[in-house]
Amino acid sequence: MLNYLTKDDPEIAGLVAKEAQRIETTLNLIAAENHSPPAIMEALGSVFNTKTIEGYPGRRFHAGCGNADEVERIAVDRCKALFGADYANVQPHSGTAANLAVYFSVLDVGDRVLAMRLSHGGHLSHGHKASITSRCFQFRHYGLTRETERVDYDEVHRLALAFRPKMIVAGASSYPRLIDYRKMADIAKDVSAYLFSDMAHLAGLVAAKTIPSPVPHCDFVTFTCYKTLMGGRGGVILAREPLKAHVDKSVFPGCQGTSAVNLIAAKALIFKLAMAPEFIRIQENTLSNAVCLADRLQRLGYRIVTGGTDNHQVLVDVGSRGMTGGKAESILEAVGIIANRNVIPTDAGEGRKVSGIRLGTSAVSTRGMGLEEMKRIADLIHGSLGQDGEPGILKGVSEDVKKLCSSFPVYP
Ligand code: DSN
Repeated sequence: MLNYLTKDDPEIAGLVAKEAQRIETTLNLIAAENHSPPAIMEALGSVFNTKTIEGYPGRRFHAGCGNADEVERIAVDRCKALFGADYANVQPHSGTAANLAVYFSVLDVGDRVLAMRLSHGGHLSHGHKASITSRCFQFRHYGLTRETERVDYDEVHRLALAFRPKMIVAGASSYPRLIDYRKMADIAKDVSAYLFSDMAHLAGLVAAKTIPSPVPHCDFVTFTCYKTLMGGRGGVILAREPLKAHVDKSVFPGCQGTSAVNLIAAKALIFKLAMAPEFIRIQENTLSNAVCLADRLQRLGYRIVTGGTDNHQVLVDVGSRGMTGGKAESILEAVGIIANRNVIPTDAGEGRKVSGIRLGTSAVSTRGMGLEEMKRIADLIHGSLGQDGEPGILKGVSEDVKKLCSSFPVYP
């Protein structure tokens, strides 16, 4: 393993080995991550790494693209079949790159877009002030109702009528519930807006048909391949057939130059693997594991944002126990439980307040853990957060985390 890297750069090879060790010995609850099959890493590290392929299959600007053309055609065909889409563009380098290409495919600079507020679950690339998207387009944001912490469809409709957006974004990066795409499509239709769903977090669950798909209801859908979908990095755009030429032009040459053939090869592979029963079983377990984790934490006295989950995410309000999300993240990391601090709806308008911790069950489900392990993980989380960093107890939790991990190797 890593023969060439070890010889040419032992320092980096050493860090790769340490990272592999970290992955094996810690519990990955980052909702935006997963563990990829080894074949994905072979595709990513393949000789396609340096091929330049500006343009599209059969219409390239460089010679020698025959094999790359075939890879891209296979990736597109498999992707369309997997998601039941009219059209797929597999070239975007990332989710944000895919989102930018969607905006620029049909919007002019200054056009209006309605999207979910970041603190209520939206993403930076949905018009947050720190994102270039907010400098290109006029964004307005909808949120969740105070009582149920679910999407406030009345507010979406009201804002759509008043603001007359040209596009509505129905997607989130930290919303543990499902979005009613049909309702969003009705609202978009009412104001003649394009409907765009960013399902970056949900793509694996949608591919396995364990949750409803936005594809039949939306003009555009984007996603990344490395979260619930379990593949390599990179983004994808799905769209209705009449929008094909707009999206193709917007991706290349509009928003990026050559795309990465090694990433496209990995995308082709994960679209194939996602049709297999094993993949579907993992996605089903991801969902039941998330429900179990949320339920156990709730029983242990934690407030779960929205009261539960319908996807792979559990958003815990640690602020209600007098702790910041940042402190919870560090305590958990110290015992080998890896998660991220996250804003929650009650943080909205409170400056830099971050009261949540976001947990995801994709990676632990991929390594084979089930309901018993979820209960144990909830108890371990409580064991660490409940003790507020008391060293003796944290040491015991840390040993339990290692024991649990060793029973479920990621790469046996
Ligand atoms: N969108 C970010 C997240 O959900 O954590 C990274 O992919």
